[in-house]
Order: sequence, then structure tokens, then C-alpha cells
Amino acid sequence: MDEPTATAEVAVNTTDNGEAHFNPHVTWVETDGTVTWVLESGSHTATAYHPENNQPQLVPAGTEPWDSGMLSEAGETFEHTFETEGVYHYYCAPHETGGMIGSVIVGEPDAHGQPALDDPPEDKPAVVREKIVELNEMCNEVLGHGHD
Ligand SMILES: [Cu+2]
Repeated sequence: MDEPTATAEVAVNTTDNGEAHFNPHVTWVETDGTVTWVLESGSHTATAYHPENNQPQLVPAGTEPWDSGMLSEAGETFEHTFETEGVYHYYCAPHETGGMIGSVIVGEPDAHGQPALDDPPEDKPAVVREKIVELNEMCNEVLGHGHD
């Protein structure tokens, strides 16, 4: 990924060996950009880590929550427009604990001060924490904020 785009698509699927994925894991759009999730297979959601979704806040402060609800028909889509620069983590409700978690980067935020990029929530299972650490590394790489 070289630069953010105005719109982006994320494929949502269950592979033949049963693994559930958001593809790509990290999506990068401009401020006011729109992400469209497209269900390819399986039954999944795309749900923000937001207090209003009964989750820790892994999105920028003051932003609206989103939740696709269950997508279960191939070709079904859900879209969300991101008005605030920052890093947003989201998950699939039935498969979060299988590590089905993804990220949206909006604009070119300073990596510091992004709740999403903090250490993962301590009350989450190890699989979820590991996935968030992995996503944070990918996000930091996109933002040119590698390890010191
Ligand atoms: Cu899923």
C-alpha cells in the first residue's frame, strides 16, 4: 500500500479449510473515504471495536460505531464512510475469537494517540490479543512508524 484511496473493498470469506478472513487485513482510505465489505462465503459481520458495540474502544475518540449485522448471502455488502482520520480495528462477531479481526486506516494519522495501536485489551483471549498485535505492526508499517 503506497497511499490511501477514496474507496476500498474488503472481501469477507470462509476458506475451504474453514478459516475466516477479512482480505486485506489492513485497508487504507482517505479521510471521508468509504470501505465496502463484500461477503464471499460463510456468515460474518464487520463490527467496530466501539463501546456502543459493547467492546473496548479501538477506534479514534468521538467516532461513530458501525456494525454490519450478519451478512450471510454471497454478494451481500455493507459500507461505512470514515470522516475522522485514525486507526480503526473491527471484528467479526461469530469469529472474533478465531482471530477474524481487521483494521481500517483513515488518512495519515500520527500513530501516537491512536487507541487502536495501544497494547491490546488485557481481558481479551490470547488469540485476539495476538491478532491485534499483528495488525498493529502492519498498521505501523503503513504509517511509516516502525520499531525503534
Ligand atoms: Cu466471521
